[in-house]
Amino acid sequence: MHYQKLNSFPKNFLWGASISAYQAEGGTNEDEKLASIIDKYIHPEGVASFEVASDFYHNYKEDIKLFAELGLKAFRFSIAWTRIMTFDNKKVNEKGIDFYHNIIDECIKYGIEPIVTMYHFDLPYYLEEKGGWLNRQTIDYFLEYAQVLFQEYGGKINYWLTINEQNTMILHPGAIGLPVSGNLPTKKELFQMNHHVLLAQAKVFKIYHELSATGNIGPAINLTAMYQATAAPEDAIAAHNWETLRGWSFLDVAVRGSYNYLFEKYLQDRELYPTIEKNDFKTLAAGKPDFIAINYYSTATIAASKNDGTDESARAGDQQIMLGEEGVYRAAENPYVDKTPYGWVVDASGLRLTLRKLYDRYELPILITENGYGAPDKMDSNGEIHDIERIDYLRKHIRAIQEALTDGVQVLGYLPWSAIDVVSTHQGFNKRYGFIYVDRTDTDLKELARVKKDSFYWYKKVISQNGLDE
Ligand code: BGP
Repeated sequence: MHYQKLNSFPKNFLWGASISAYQAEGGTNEDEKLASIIDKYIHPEGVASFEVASDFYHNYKEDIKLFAELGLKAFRFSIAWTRIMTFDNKKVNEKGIDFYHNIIDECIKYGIEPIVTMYHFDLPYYLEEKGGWLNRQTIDYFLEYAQVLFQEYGGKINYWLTINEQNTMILHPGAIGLPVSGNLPTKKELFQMNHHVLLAQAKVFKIYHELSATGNIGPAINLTAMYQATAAPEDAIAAHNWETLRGWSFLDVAVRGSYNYLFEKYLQDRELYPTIEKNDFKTLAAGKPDFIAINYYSTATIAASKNDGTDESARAGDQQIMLGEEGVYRAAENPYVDKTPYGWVVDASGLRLTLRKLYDRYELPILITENGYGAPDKMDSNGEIHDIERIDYLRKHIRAIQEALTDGVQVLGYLPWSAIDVVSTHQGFNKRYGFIYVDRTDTDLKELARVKKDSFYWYKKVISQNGLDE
């Protein structure tokens, strides 16, 4: 639909940016932080590890000052579970507690809304050794951790995100890292873990609301709309399979409290159905989110499955590059979209479509907690970083959000990935997303100096005028 005039962004629109603890902080052994699974994963030679990352642990004050200069109205970061819980008699690590108070207070000082992700991929290794999310007890540990967070920070936080990209963790576990054994969990195990994570999340929604807190809480899923490769009806069925299994199956449980019928059938038919205890459905139905957060990068294009052993094509997939699944769907190319240097589809209209579909389905406000352009940015001889492709990407996506707002979708804010360069999930420090450059390479830490990219100045202007130029 073309409009004569687009709506303006709401006055209180949360223009922001995001990071996660393990990708930005570094200081992995400091102040009695415990190891997370990420710290224990195999680390390929020559790719940046997470030990120093962007050194946000030591630089957070200067960095938040830069975010204030950028004009951010909101800053999304995650709390490292391993800095907070000690799993011994002490129960909590005061230094870790203080660290996040400091970050939150620093944000508030500059009028920046702190938005907290409670868990962004970095499960404590202590729990992993006990079976991780395969062990039902992990639900109680997450609950205990959540209670500590709500008690400590509840009065200062208006937006909580429970779990970052549960669907990436379950569908693309290899994107987050490989255990030393080299073995990822089986599919059956993954869907059992999925069930436990969903229970943990529902319980956390419930306890948060019982505290009669004034803030909001929601899940944060990696969501993307999809296209069918052709007008062939079989492609349409395959595309619907994909859309359901990759996105709705997670959100239907989080929002409606029940398993999607098609997802259930898929799990049963493939003998992947998890063990579900008597009261689990009650528990799932009892916890409700106030809003939905999505991380949106790309769209996927889907063709009918051939079911001849070739659906799982040889292409290397990660959280954004789709893979086929035997008997369910095949990956197809979309000739109408560009790609980033890392092969992720660039599709701003896909964001508008994703927002519409999401709003149609659940009618809850939406917060965009990630979106961005990963590229091997380079500093030139004048010490400048001309990230024009990123500006182009962000401009188009911001326009798409404005269109969705005009359509009538309720969008609360936009927090692109990433506020500052951070270590990529599996592609080191070469793949950058930040408005602020961190001067280091995969192998040379240098001074870790902060340099504003062209996108910094551009985004600052967008925020200051509450939207794009006409
Ligand atoms: C999302 C994750 C982020 C982030 C982003 C970019 O899936 O939530 O943690 O890293 O993707 O991905 P990558 O770092 O793989 O380029």
